[in-house]
Amino acid sequence: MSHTVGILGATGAVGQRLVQLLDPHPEFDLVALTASDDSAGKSYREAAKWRLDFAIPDAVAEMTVRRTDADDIPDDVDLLFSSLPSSVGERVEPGLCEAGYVVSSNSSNDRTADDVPLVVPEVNADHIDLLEVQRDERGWDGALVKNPNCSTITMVPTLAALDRAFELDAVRVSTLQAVSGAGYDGVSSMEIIDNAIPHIGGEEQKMESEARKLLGGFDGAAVSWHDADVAASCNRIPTLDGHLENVWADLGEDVTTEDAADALREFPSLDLPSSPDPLIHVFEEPDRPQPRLDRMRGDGMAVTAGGFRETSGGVQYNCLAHNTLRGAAGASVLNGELLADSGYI
Ligand code: 2RA
Repeated sequence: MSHTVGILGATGAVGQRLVQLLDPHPEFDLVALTASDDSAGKSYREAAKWRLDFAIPDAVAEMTVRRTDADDIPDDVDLLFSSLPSSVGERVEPGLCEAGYVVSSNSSNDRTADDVPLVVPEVNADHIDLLEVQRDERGWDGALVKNPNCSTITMVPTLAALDRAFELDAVRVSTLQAVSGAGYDGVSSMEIIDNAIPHIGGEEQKMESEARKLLGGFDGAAVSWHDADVAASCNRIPTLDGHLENVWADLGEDVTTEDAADALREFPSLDLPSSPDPLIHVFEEPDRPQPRLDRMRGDGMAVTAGGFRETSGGVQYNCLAHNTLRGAAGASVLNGELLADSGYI
């Protein structure tokens, strides 16, 4: 069955990736695009300042951009994908949900709210039923589901695999993040060539809290956050796409590199159109994964890992995912597929 969908914030870096993933899509029919008021009324071709290295799909290029406002979005849209800046998302998304729209959002507002499901389907698909609580408590006809930050998504499937096979006590992670995570300015300028920036505002806190919510249990009424101690240090480096992360996982027991790698390799994918099989690709070569070589594995939706080393009571390894595909637009689309599969749209 096909569902009509729209994109909120369609002209930005993640909005453009959403266009890429939704035209075409086997379950979704893209019918509406919104952006800021100064883009409204223009054709998408004119408004988008398209940055991807292929042409805008013809049908999308000629669509008229709408205002991000319930009055301007067709009533019969089944699902809205949101890539709004968080300051706009926190203002606009609840009103759209109240007006009856179901929103799958990449924006960082409300990710840790008690009644908002934060979901990576292969890791915690059951959390989607938090929407029942949300509807009871907020009285919305619509619904709001979130995907986490790109740097969180990159490591969380690997941590879930280790937690299921062993038991996750603590995580230390250091990131090497691509400039596309900073949006257009980062991609267009590459101003940090010959440099690295050891600060990405708010990123460490997002990784620490979102990972614990994603890895937590759900009893039908509330999510109990995982009690693992998670600490992150985030760095911007001059790669275009793909966040690489160095992870130290404390498992409370000595684990061989082979057993840890097998746990990741065997972590299951899902039968949803955008979930790759395998979900996690494990390299034998110690110098992989690398952003330029490995970010497009599984059409940009796989997580890759390698460089396993035994540590006292755990394991150290590196992992990588495409930050604007698996880490943002693809994550929202996958949540949309889960909403459809679960009967929420
Ligand atoms: C970054 N995580 O890479 C951000 C994008 N959401 O800066």
